[in-house]
Amino acid sequence: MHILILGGDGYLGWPTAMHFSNLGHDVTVVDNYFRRDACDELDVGMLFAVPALPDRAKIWHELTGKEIKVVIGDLTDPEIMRSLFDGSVQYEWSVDSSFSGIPETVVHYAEQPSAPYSLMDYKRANITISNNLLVTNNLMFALRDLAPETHMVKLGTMGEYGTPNVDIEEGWLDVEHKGRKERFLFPRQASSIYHTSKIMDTDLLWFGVRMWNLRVTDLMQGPVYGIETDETAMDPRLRTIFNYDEVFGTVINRFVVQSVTGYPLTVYGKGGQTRGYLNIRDTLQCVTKAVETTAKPGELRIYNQIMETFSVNELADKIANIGRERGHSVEIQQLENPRKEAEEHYYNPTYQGLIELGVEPHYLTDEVLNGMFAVVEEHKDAIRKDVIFKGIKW
Ligand code: USQ
Repeated sequence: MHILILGGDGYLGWPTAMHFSNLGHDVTVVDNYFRRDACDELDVGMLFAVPALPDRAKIWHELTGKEIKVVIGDLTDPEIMRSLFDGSVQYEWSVDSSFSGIPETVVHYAEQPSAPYSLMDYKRANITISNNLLVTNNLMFALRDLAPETHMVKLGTMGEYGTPNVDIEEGWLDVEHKGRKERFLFPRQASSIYHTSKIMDTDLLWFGVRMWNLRVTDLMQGPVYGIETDETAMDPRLRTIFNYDEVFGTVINRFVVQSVTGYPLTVYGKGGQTRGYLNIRDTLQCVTKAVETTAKPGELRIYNQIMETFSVNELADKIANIGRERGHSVEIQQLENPRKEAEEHYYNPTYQGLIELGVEPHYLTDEVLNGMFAVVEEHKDAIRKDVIFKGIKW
């Protein structure tokens, strides 16, 4: 299969690209370095430096003999998006510069992924909305006009649902109203501009599916944790971007780094906020299963992509225990919550669909946490305490 990965330089995009390449697929990655540039601009620090995308692809080729074609371009430009489907694409790096053909699958990660970033100020709120919606809309039109058979796998977020006081279904809700029945998208109520942009993406895709018979799988993913996948572990130069700062770091990754550097764990508010979490290895499994099983023309498949739920307090306790066992002195502090979110709430999402497709979950075990600690400890001296908490307020 030819698989196109939009956002192929990111925390999830690069490991996904190597994973599909390793499975024997033709892979093309596209990125405009938005994430790296934002990290530079905001001076967020990173646990380790990673090579530029063409260099990573070269290293991958040297080690495995496999080719990942690289395109550097901004997909908010519709012509760049369309070039990926009409053969006029310009590769920044490739072994064979001929067009790989219309991709059978597009995995769409090319979005501004951070809730705090989207609420830093009105300019970054605009960047989030315009980037995320324009890329999705450009992709939708490119598929309609140039590749109607291509399956889109889109990364959404569990945060689209918010934290309602009822069970969360997988994407859809059957409603009976005044004696009549209809199936609707499950009600969504996000608590950041970033998460709201994902709701708007889903609405765009649902339109494209209904109007033009597009084939779309929308994966409602929870916060991801982890540093390594089978492919990133092959060579240190293949590691993925790892952030632990307030803007781009997710909570489990942050708490591990904080434990190693002796920074009291930053529990926001009461710490009862509960979310569904998954290991980066399971992101790869879920996306692979979604790609292999495909959506039918005119189908919007929605899966809740999480493996287990935890409150922030449960995470802090778990991580502090492992940290202490490893000889770190770990404190937990409850900070005034910079976010506006429910701190004590009901949370009961369904997440069976991907398991039924054959995903075998990795859970947040002591062994997994010890593995993360071991990698972070190697880079202890590079950790910058000043980026851990700046208090970006909602
Ligand atoms: N939290 C803390 N302390 C911290 C960091 C976070 O208590 O130092 C809390 C947050 O207040 C929140 C929870 O932990 O209640 C999760 O926060 P997070 O920063 O790990 O995740 P979030 O901002 O929700 O966003 C992340 C990814 C985003 C993805 C989303 C999935 O950045 O791309 O879509 O997780 S979900 O949360 O299910 O919407």
